[in-house]
Amino acid sequence: MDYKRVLAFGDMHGHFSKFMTLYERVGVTDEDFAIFLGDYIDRGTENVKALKWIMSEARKPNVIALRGNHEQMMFDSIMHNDLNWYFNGGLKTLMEIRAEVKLRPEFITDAITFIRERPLYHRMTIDGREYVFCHAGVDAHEDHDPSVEAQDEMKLLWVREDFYNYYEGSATYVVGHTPVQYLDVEPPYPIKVGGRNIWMIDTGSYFDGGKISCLDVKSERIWQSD
Ligand SMILES: [Mn+2]
Repeated sequence: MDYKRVLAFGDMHGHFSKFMTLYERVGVTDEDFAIFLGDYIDRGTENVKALKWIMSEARKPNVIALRGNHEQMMFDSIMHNDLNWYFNGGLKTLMEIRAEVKLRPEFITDAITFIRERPLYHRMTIDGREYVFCHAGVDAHEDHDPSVEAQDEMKLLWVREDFYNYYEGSATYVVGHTPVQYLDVEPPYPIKVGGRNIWMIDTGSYFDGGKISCLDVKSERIWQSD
C-alpha cells in the first residue's frame, strides 16, 4: 500500500484539547498512515480522554499506536503494584481512571488490554528507505547491538543519551520521549539530530510554551498544536 503521507505523532501526555488542534490541522485521511509514538497519559488534565481516543483510533487499519514508558508504568502499577507511576504524573491519571470506572467498570480491563497489545516499535520501508518508529530509541552505546530486535523493552521505552549521542545506523529512527527542550531547542520544534538518522519529535506538550508535533516522514513537513 502506497500511502500519501506517513505521519508520526509525538507525546501528548494528557493534553488532549491541545492534541486535537494538531490533529485537525494535519487532517488525517484513509490515504495516510499514522503512527503514534506513545505517552498518551500523565502530566496533563485530560488523561482518560486521551486514552479513550487513542484506544478507538488504534482500531483503524492505517493507524499504529505504540506503547510509551508512561503506559508501561501505568500497566506495572495496576498489575504489579509498582510505585514508579505515582512519581511520574500517574496520580492524576489514576483519579481520572477511578472516576471513569465508576461509570464503566470494564474500562480498566479494556485499558490494560490495550496497553498489553501495544507494539514497542514499527519498522517500515518508505520510498526505498528504512524507518523505525519507537517511543525512546535503542541503546547504541559501545558494546550493545543497536538493532531494534536486540533491545530489551526498558531500552526501547526509556533510553536517552545512549541513543541520540551514539546511534550511527542507516535506518532512520523517529522517536518521542525526550522533549527537544532537553536539548535547548526553543521554541520547541522537531529536530533531525546532527549527523544521525534520528528524528526527535517530542516537543514537550506539558512545558510552558510546549507543543505536540506531527512529522510526515515522506515530505519532512511538520505540523504543531497550539
Ligand atoms: Mn513522554
